[in-house]
Amino acid sequence: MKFYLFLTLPLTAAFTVPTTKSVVHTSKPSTFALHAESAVNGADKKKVIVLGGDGFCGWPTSLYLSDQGHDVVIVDNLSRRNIDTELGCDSLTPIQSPDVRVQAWKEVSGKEMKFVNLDVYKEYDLLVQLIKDEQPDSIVHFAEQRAAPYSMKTSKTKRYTVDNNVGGSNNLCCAVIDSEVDAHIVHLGTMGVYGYGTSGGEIPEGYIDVILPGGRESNILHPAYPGSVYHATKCLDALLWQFYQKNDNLRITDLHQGIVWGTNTPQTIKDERLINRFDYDGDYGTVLNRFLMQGAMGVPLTVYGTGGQTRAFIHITDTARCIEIAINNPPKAGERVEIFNQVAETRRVRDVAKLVADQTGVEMNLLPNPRQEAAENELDVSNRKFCSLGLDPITLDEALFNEVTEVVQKYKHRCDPTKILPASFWNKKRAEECASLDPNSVKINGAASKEAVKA
Ligand code: NAD
Ligand code: USQ
Repeated sequence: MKFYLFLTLPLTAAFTVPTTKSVVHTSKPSTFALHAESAVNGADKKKVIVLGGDGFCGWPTSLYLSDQGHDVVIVDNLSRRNIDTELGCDSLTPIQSPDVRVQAWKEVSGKEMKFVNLDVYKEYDLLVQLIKDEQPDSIVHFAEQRAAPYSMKTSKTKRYTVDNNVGGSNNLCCAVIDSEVDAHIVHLGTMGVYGYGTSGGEIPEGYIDVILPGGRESNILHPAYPGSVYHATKCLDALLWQFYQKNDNLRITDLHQGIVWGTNTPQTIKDERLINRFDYDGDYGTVLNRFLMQGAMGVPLTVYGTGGQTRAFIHITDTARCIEIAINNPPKAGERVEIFNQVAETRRVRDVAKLVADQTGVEMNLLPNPRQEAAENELDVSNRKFCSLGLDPITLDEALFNEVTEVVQKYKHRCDPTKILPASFWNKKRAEECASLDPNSVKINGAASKEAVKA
């Protein structure tokens, strides 16, 4: 029998709660403003299990929730770190082991966090026992394989992504039922479930009004239109949430998040050992962070196709804030799955590239697209629910770009330039179109010409 690994530190101390200055649309934050914001106490304090709490979103969210005064238990099987090893890549930033991370947080904040090494998909009995032992108010579910390119790499990674993600979500619902703990599940979904504007007009938050044959009016889950195996797992998750809510009265919130950018938060900057991961490689690096990294290193920006793809974005600091808002606003038992669009704004990829190019002087390089996706799309997304609950979203901003650039400059010696070009292709045709891309042609600080990485 296997027991889950436990790492726990004593609880101490009063709260000092730094937080960000955030803005909507027009104003510009110059940097993180470390001013106090009311922390939770008494009845507002929640016990929260964060599944996937060692990851890019999960770690800063765990720190934020702990900083706000919630009692946080981190669960992770460290599969993301293992995939780095498999891909021969690493976070640009030197992330510490989970035990060093929680110890550092204890030293910095005086707050206890527990780390449990557990596989949500493979260790069902331990998951049930953990929920029984901890009696959480909320369980935040980040623990999935989240890279679309990795999910499209091989049959093995496609199957792993479906098994791990859908199996993990199903396990979580079963475990909440079996443990008889009325925990609110908060799941990280994706904007990609909607298909980036395919229903025309503004994308509503989860449910869409439709007129069925015969003129019958209805309000249904927005049609799913995934663009990768990874995105398909989030659509399948959404059906599981719908079923278990209806069948077992589970209280569930699904957060359809856009592309997260940035790396630091007011909590991770408190100590070098708390640093967040920064993915820059062709599989796990997301578009804006990749462009900021490439700009800082003098590498031509890897724009796929025409760069006409429009996507939604959110800063990592707002990811953490949205999770707390969701935790504080659970649906009531019997209410349908609550769905929020967790986005700050939408931008076209080539416009994002131009912002970075203008700031850094690095050129844009239009590469053949490794993905099967619309070359150009419009995207209009509602984020009214979070805004009405107090989110004042951080938008793309040059001052915050500078913060990422500083992180990149500091750790650029850790970058392997051969990992920058795309390394996963959606189908045979896309792979053939990208065949001339040479990973070894990319050199840091502009040593490789734009032509060298061109098809
Ligand atoms: P990440 O890969 O950095 O973190 C996920 C964490 O979950 C990793 O630490 C991994 O080890 C862990 N994990 C995976 N499978 C597990 C399992 N079976 N058991 C236990 N732990 C497991 O990814 P991220 O960027 O932090 O994303 C977190 C969540 O947010 C994902 O579900 C993702 O789909 C969603 N999301 C991310 C973004 C983004 O831009 N990063 C945008 C929208 C939605
Ligand atoms: N792109 C480029 N150049 C690059 C990388 C990407 O032009 O170097 C383009 C892609 O072709 C795509 C867009 O930028 O059109 C976004 O790509 P991405 O890798 O930043 O984002 P994506 O694959 O959609 O996935 C990321 C996260 C995922 C999350 C999703 C939110 O990895 O976990 O669910 O963003 S969303 O995109 O809103 O569905």
